[in-house]
Amino acid sequence: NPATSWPAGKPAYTTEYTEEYDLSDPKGSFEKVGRMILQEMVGELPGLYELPPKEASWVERSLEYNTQGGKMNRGLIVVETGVMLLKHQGREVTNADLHRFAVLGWAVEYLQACMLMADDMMDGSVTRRGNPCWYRLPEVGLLNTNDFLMVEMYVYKIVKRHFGKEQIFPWLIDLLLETTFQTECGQLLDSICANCDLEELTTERWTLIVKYKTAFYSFYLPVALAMLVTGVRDHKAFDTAREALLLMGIYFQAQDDYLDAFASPEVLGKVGTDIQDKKCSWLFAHAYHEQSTPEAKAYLDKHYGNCEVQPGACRPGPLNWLHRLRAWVKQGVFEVGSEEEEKIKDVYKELGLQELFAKYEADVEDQLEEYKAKVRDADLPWSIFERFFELIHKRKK
Ligand code: DMA
Ligand code: MG
Ligand code: MG
Ligand code: MG
Repeated sequence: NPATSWPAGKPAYTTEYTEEYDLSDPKGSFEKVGRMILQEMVGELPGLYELPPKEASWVERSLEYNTQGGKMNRGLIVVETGVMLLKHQGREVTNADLHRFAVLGWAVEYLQACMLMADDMMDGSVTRRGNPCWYRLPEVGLLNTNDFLMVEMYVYKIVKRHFGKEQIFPWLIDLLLETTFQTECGQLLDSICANCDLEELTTERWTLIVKYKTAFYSFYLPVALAMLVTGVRDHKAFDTAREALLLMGIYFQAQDDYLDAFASPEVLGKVGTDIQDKKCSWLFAHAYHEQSTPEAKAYLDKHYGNCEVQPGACRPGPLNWLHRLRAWVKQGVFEVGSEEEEKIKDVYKELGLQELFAKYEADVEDQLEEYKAKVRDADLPWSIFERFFELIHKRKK
């Protein structure tokens, strides 16, 4: 490209992979590719972008902090799906194939990272993956905005470096751009809830929000990338996969909403903010519109999204977690918890939402079974969907 091939050395491509990708250690191998990518990306900064050491280190630290240390489910599923598709097609799985799947997996992980960095700032969250949110670090603050934009661009730099010379490149980029936009639409729907009446926070709105903010990028994207790169071109295959994966993605966000209230922060690695933030969560939508009593409704009307914040108040949990929380509170890093918030969780319990959730979960299992035949009909291996569901089913974090 004459417009971007400047300065000399640009663009840099990686097309050969000398390291062996060991499928018997899926996480370790995937992480190794992650390190390689991080080094490639940071390595270009002085030469191709004239970034001085201090700024290059800043980017490196931001990438370390925000892209590493997650569950990596989304990234790993690209590799697993790619392998299943090649086998299904009767093709051999080469070392280069595995690396290419992993690179696309990391593109998803980077997209996830940038979304989370923005999300935590919008949600006023405190912790992520067991650490303070990046934007909460005193030296970061609003610089987070540029940092997450850079992580977003790294999605495309990673894909360009490894697929830039291939025919499929524009399709990969198009899919990533489209998915990013869908996610941003979802985040808009999610954030605007703060300006809505509780009447508007219905289960229908919930479904729309989570389909866009979570299901496309977390479920459809990893599988669709693996399908594109293994040569699947059939519209029906993508449509069928999308339907089944959106169902799973919506369930995944229902779990996220459930855990926001009912999981302990030390397991979850993050402190829930949905009640405080007046989110249209699965719990709220069902509590207010489906299962409500006049008393519950009155309490939610008064306190939902309107809890008294008590600086320094903490949720119970193991001591080491408590000490860390207290230390951060002392440093003025954040404040969490309130009696009203805990009371709202009691209201959820009294309304039987835990049982309702178990019922919803069983419904999703049944609905998914119904896709089995359709998926086979679209010439896709059912194992992809089975495996993905197994990863998230009844998750505790
Ligand atoms: C997550 O919604 C959606 C995106 C696009 C990151 P959320 O705010 O419920 O996520 P979390 O609970 O992880 O902050
Ligand atoms: Mg959030
Ligand atoms: Mg959010
Ligand atoms: Mg959440």
